[in-house]
Amino acid sequence: MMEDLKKIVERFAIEGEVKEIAPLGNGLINDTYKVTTEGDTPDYVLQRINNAIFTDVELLQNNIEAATRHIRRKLEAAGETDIDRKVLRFIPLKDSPKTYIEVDGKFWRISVFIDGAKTYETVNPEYSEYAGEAFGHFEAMLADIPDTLGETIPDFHNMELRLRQLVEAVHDDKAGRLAADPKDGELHKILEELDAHGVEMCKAERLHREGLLPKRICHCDTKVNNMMFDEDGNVLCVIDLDTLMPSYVFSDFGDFLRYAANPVAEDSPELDKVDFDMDIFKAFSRGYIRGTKSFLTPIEKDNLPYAACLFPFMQAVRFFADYINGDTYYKIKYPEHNLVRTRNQLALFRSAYAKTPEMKAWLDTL
Ligand code: GN1
Ligand code: MG
Repeated sequence: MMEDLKKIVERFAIEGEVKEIAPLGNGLINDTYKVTTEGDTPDYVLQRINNAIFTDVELLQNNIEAATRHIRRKLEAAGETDIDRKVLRFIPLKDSPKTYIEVDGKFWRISVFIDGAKTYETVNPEYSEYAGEAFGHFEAMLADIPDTLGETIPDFHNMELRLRQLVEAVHDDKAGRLAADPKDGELHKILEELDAHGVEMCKAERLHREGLLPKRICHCDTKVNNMMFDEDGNVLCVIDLDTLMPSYVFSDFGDFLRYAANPVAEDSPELDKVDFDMDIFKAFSRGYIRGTKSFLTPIEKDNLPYAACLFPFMQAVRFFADYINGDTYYKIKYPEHNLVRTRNQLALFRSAYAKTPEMKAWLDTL
């Protein structure tokens, strides 16, 4: 195993001699290893890209290269030091400028390991504010990228598509779960509730068609553990760039809060503990508004409370459609898992929705 990995590593133009290759982190999508080299040459991260989920590896890696190149130039122009800790650097092959390689149908890439950095799994308001500013600043740096980036998962955060997928799931009722639910049963009630908000939640797509809402390069997986901090708590850089693609800024804003502002995990059955945490919202939005001041339009800013509602709603729709379909997309640990997740995300949606006026009032002060 180690020998096979070493052979792959040696196809890339890394510095130094490989000393050790060991598994790194706990990612669910890609397989990740740390490559330690002898002496003072940098260490590296070796990753297998999951091409079952990301089917166009060429497009994906082109996106990442274009974005990291653009950010690197900006950091250099600003006279920053220690740049290899502030933006990911992917290593080309020895015999080609490409930054990935296919071996036996598997795709691999290598980036420089960021030394002395930490990630966190949960956030307090203080770290939410740093994260908000850092994700905002990340989008700001990419706002004038000259390259055209593609969607690594087409229509990933398109609410209209997600609702169409739910309608289809209901129509097919593949697992017979709806047929088994009485007309006034829980599943039908959930459908009614989702339906009642569907049109409203598709606002982003309408604004986009009317030319009022741009797509920008967004991260689209803004979990707090995708951000690296140094020993003193300063943000170093944003990682996990596979879902980097054109989307609405709502993606990064809304998805961060979906994770961070819920006091319990997205699959917790303790619905009475689900509550949209306004302290996290306030801190995160303060940082985000600061980080995006160079480009954020009034329409984008005014709709940030909508974004905070949209993401739990979208996730409820996705989990529920998967439940109706018989659990074909998300990994489940027990038969009702996707239903439990749906209930949780709907509860979070309701809580955020009720707090929309409070969110608006806070944003007006920023
Ligand atoms: C998936 O793979 P992971 O856990 O980072 C999903 C996200 C959902 C999330 C819900 C490619 O993310 O969109 O928000 O589950 N990613 C994909 O937990 O579908
Ligand atoms: Mg991730």
